[in-house]
Amino acid sequence: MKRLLLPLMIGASLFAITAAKSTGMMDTGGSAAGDFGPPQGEPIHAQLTSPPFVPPPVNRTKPAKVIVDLEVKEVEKEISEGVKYTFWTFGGTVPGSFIRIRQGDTVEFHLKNHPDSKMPHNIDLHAVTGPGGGAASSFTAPGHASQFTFKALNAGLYVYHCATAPVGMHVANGMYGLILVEPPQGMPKVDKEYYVMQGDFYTVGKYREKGVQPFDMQKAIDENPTYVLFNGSEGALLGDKALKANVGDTVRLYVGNGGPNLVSSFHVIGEIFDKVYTEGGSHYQENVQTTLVPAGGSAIVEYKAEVPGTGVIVDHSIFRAFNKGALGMVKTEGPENKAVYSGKEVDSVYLGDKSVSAAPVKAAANASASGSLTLAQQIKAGEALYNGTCSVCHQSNGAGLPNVFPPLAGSDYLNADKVRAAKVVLNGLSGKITVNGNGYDSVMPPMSQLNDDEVANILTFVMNSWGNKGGQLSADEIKNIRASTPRPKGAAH
Ligand code: HEC
Ligand SMILES: [Cu+2]
Repeated sequence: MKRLLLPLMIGASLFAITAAKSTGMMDTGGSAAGDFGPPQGEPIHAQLTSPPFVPPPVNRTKPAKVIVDLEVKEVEKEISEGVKYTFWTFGGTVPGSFIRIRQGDTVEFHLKNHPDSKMPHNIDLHAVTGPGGGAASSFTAPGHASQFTFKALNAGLYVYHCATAPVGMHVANGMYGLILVEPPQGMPKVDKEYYVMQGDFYTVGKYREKGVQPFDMQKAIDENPTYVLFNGSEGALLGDKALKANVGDTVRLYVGNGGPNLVSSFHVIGEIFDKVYTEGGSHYQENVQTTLVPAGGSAIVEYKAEVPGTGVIVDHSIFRAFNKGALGMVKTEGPENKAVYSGKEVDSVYLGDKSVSAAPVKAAANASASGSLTLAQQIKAGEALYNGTCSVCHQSNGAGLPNVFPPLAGSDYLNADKVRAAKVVLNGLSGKITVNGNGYDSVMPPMSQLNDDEVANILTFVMNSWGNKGGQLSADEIKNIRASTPRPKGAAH
């Protein structure tokens, strides 16, 4: 028996090695394979990075002792334009600092909790083999530090998170990040690497409601997030903070999902992932459109940037992208390749009001908060918001489309009654109406995703444009109109 089996087994393992080479696997798999000798050389201090950046490749052929210093900080930051939220963070950012080590490394982990913190915290690293992933050994009161050591047995991309009770609340406040354990031979070389991590957030106020917003425990229990975000704030990966690449680059995204509740359908509009290391493991799938990233899980996605333009990063559970903030961008620069794509930009089709310049909207929001909002500021902000919100139907010059969308330019219907116009925006409109002598019998959906400031600014812009008679609406007026309008059960907001 023995004699027969032995050559068979050698044959099988040889086959496994050859197969691994030919498919370019990240690792030969499992904690059984690797480089588990004692740490060699001087201890190394891990270089940590803030999102969307990733530390450089480990570039080592031997296991080492790696010292990781991570500090927990509770910080108030913008979660969205004009919306403040107190995040609990690993390293001051959401997601927390990216950690990069090599399989077989011995990691001496130092967790510090800033003296200004109000809460104790700890860390559970999914890359740890041991009880609680380090949680029990790392419980740290404000102003204290703790230390534990682990050996990284398995290669892969792992989530870490706080596991202090109430665990859900610590995670919902942003306490998660990624640790990459490179296989002994390292990751294949690519041109650009970025760190993108999704999370769901629960605030007492509704989406984009201004001011300081506290955490809403009941919404979290109901799994009904106010925000779904990449890298901890709406716009963290938009505009001049978009990820950047050049035509011809191979781009690798280390994607995580902190949850606490939602699973992500991770997709980049306009790209196909050439490779996806599903769930952050050792094997890759090829030619993937959308990959599922579990809460507390990860994926490594790679694609070659073939044409210039903007790739739009979304959770393809698509209301999250357009109504809860789960939008990011990768901007690729370089020469057109008309054989692959004709070259017409389509960003605005997808992005609508998200593609407009935020500057006037921000200026108006700040002025409104300090009580100094002027008519001119309202008009400027309203113009930015009109484009992409109303212009899809009423057109950017307000002329509408014959028989389908009534004009807002010189509209007798609008000019007759501004409160009625506000009700149209808040509640939608259907049935027969007459505008400038022409009949319309169509449907306008309620624009209920807009907040009071936005509705006031858009209508003020419209009333002062294209030959309309002028006028002004304030956020307070919109608030009262909203409150006084009955709306269908379940449509309240
Ligand atoms: C999806 C298309 C669509 C969008 C988007 C849209 N509308 Fe309308 N709107 C309509 C239609 C259709 C009507 C006419 C409804 C009817 O026939 O009863 C209308 C009617 C109106 C009216 C009353 C008629 C008039 O011409 O004065 C106003 C005011 C108005 N819309 C303002 C807005 C504003 C402001 C926005 C952006 C916040 C907006 N609409 C977004 C389709 C749209
Ligand atoms: Cu915590």
